[in-house]
Amino acid sequence: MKKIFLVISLLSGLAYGQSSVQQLAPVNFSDVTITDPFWKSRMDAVATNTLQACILYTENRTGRIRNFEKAAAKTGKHEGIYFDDSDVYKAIEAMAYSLKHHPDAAVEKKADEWIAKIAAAQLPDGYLNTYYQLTGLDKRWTDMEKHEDYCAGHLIEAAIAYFNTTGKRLLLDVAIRFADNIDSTFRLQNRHWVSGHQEIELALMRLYHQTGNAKYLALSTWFLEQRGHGYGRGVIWDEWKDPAYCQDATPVKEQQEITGHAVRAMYMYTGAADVAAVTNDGGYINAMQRIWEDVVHRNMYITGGIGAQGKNEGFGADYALPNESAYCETCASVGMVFWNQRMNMLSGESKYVDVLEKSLYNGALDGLSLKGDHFFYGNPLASSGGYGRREWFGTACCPSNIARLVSSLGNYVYSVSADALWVQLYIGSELNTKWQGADLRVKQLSGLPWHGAVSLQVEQAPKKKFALRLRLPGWLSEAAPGDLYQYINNSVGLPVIRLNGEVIGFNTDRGYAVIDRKWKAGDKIEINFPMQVRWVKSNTALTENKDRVALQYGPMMYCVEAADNAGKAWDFIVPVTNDNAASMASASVVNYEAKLLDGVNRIEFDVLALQGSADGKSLQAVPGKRKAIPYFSWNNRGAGEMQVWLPTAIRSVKVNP
Ligand code: FUB
Ligand code: ZN
Repeated sequence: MKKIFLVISLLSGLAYGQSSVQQLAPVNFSDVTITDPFWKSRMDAVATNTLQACILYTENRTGRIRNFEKAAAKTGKHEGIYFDDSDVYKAIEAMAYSLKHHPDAAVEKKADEWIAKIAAAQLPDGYLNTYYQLTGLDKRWTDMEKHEDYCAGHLIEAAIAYFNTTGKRLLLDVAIRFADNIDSTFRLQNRHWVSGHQEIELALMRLYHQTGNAKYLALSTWFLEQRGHGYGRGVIWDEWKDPAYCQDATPVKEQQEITGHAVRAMYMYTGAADVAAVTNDGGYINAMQRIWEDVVHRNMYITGGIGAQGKNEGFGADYALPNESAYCETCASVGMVFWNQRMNMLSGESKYVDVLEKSLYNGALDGLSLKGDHFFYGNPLASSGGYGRREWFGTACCPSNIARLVSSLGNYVYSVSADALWVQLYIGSELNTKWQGADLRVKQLSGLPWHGAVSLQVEQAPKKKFALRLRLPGWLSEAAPGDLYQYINNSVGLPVIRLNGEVIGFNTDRGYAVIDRKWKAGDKIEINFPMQVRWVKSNTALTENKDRVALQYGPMMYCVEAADNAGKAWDFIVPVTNDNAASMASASVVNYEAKLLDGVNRIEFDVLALQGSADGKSLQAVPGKRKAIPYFSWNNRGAGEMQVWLPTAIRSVKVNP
């Protein structure tokens, strides 16, 4: 099945005048069963509580499903925001991924009901958008900001996911009809159009791979090429909504730096990478490398969150990364996961997975409560006590986005190339796929993110020699990543790797340990990642973090929360030996606590606790201890103070203890 698809995909690429160039391909989540205790509990929370929250708010507490019923009946008032259809589609997509590993007849029945209503609402010409169908079809495609193509993109993604899980193709046919309608409305007539919120580009690439039909590759490329020529219309530009807001100020291939709305940017570069993976268009690849550097070296939080500003839901000036007011939308971190995976697929470089992992374990996962029923829209790195997750939002893009990411986690664990199996993330799982015309089965056990023992047991492998490429996580090394953040204490070096009990040497290439041999059933790799608390400091250009350090252990950032520290989290400094925090004078102990927050590490470290008068005039610093928990798990015990960047000097303590 997979082989046939690959041939079709290659042929259709050739028909479009290109050959497939992608270096490596992700193993689809449907071939990866997650067994990892940490991630399994996140996925279970999504399969139950998050999906139920999506259903409740999509169907009962808001008019999202009613809009489709009214559109089908051709009467009634549109309820909600003009892009609310997208939340229905994203919820169906999340349901589809979840159903693959977590069958649930009631959830599937609900999805079928919604899909029937969506199909009934589609116009005979293929157009489908409840906002315009209920407010005036004469105005369709007149305002780039109105998200018609964004909703179409999410429809396409949902349809593909639901078809692949259930084999039911009603929604896929709806999506194809709409995609064809868009193609004939725009590309075939060469009628200019700029999507106000990118998404359609990456969705069309998925449709291209799903169907093998080259017109969707052509349409995706067409959408990308419309940008930057002044064709955008319908938006009244103001200070925060100028063409750069939706990355329309410059043609994509000429873009030099990250601008504007963070989610729009991430989705667009994901789509551009998907196109480049097929067409090998150096223009897109070079532009994305430049922009990636700009994001990671000047505009990314240590949590992998991006988009510091609320006013444009996006990027501000370089290095302007405030902590308490950080916007860092959950969807933007989800987008970072998508884009960085594609960049890794194009290059085979592990630095992209380092960023993916950072955004996944921190910026994105923070968006979801432990139970899966409360959500963060923004993910700040400090709180003076009033901030908390909510049950839902008026603009409800984030809940279903984190749901679809977590339930399709298996997409990010392994990849394959012509001669190698790549282990990208250390997540307990069973890989069972067809590769090189043979069965490939590998069982991974992983202690991460809590401890560094990992094993990979080969259960079945192709006969011919191939390389196992094991990612050497960036958090083992001296840079963290790039020049925006640096580790203060030295790394303890590369892991020890054993093959069938014997320590082996290995070559490294682009951030991977490479073990090339004939593999056979029973072969076992054991890796011992040298975990240690890493103290992190910021580039001095990031002035918000002057005299501050952060705590990292493995892929996770840690924070100090009031709940572990007698109700306060802003009343201490971390002792350092000099002002630049060039070395740390704080000892730390890491303990796994099974009963805490569903089981997390807690790091206890030395501080100087601040005591004294409320006016701060007679402050004293006395030796003490504080405890830190993984950032993603904060705010599960009520609201309270929290901070990721911990002060090292009294002048940086923002409130009086
Ligand atoms: O506009 C659709 C989504 O809503 C965006 O991606 C989010 O930033 C939120 O504004
Ligand atoms: Zn969102």
